[in-house]
Amino acid sequence: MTITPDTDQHATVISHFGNEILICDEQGQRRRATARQNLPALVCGDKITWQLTEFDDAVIVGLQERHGTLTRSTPFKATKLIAANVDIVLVVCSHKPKLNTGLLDRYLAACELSGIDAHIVFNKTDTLKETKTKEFKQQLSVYQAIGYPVHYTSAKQNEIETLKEPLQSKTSILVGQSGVGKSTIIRALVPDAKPKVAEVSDKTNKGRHTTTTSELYTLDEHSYVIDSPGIREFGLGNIDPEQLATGFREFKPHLGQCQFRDCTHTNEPGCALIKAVQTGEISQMRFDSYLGILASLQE
Ligand SMILES: Nc1nc2c(ncn2[C@@H]2O[C@H](COP(=O)(O)OP(=O)(O)O)[C@@H](O)[C@H]2O)c(=O)[nH]1
Ligand SMILES: [Mg+2]
Ligand SMILES: [Zn+2]
Repeated sequence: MTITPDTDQHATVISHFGNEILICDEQGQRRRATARQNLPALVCGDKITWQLTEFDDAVIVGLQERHGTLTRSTPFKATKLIAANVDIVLVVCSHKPKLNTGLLDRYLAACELSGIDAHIVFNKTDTLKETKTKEFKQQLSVYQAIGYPVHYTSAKQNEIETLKEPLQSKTSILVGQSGVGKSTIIRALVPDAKPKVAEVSDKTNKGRHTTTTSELYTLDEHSYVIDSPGIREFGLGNIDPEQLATGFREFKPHLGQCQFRDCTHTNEPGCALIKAVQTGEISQMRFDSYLGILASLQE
């Protein structure tokens, strides 16, 4: 295979599934591409350079430096890259499936530790009674108080206006439990996005709308939004237990104030974090999440 030199073009990776890489070139055209063997595994959001072969095949030849890398751990504690060049993570939750603040805190800690902005989206407000909405607002006010913007949306009724401004000129990714409405929000944001229908399963013979791999959608020339598959557990096994507390942004002013330098903030005397929970400066719910994640890292 010969490649004509000096014809590098730029593109963004839309998705990578198996051997198939989809890219979006500078003209906004989608193309299938293969990657040179020497490149690391490419992920959604990667900025790459590519060339056309004499057979008109697109070959990815270079990977630009990544920023904003969102990762999770596999059950074997290896780091798995979910997406690259992410500016904002939208953690989507709802009352159906049930709001899981433990999972929300895992996502927020991962963002905090990788220096990526995070927003919380509470979706499906159309199916909530006013009194219930109040309860959730009360619960999520804990996050607002520590600086996480919280958006209330109904993707089904196209009530997603509040997301448009933060997504402007950014690359964002929607994460969260399966079924909270991530793909529906994407369809409301990008009306011409094609819904992803999974292969018809042999057993049930039914096609299902599912997202099996992260995929990037174009909002405008400078704004991209990534849909991600729901994962039951968002593993943080790749992070150092000693770093975990810094993944909770409201803990930071108290760190370094404990009696013991190597305080794990679990049951040590003179722990500044435990004291801050007692005085109400740190929410018990967030502190319990910290303890839960810490215990899972020490398993
Ligand atoms: N009532 C209501 N249903 C919604 C809303 N958003 C999504 N859904 C429904 O929730 C289900 C899961 O949505 P989907 O977008 O596939 O969730 P994902 O797994 O997070 O991508 C689908 O049946 C959607 O129609 C919403 O705002 N209101
Ligand atoms: Mg989906
Ligand atoms: Zn402590």
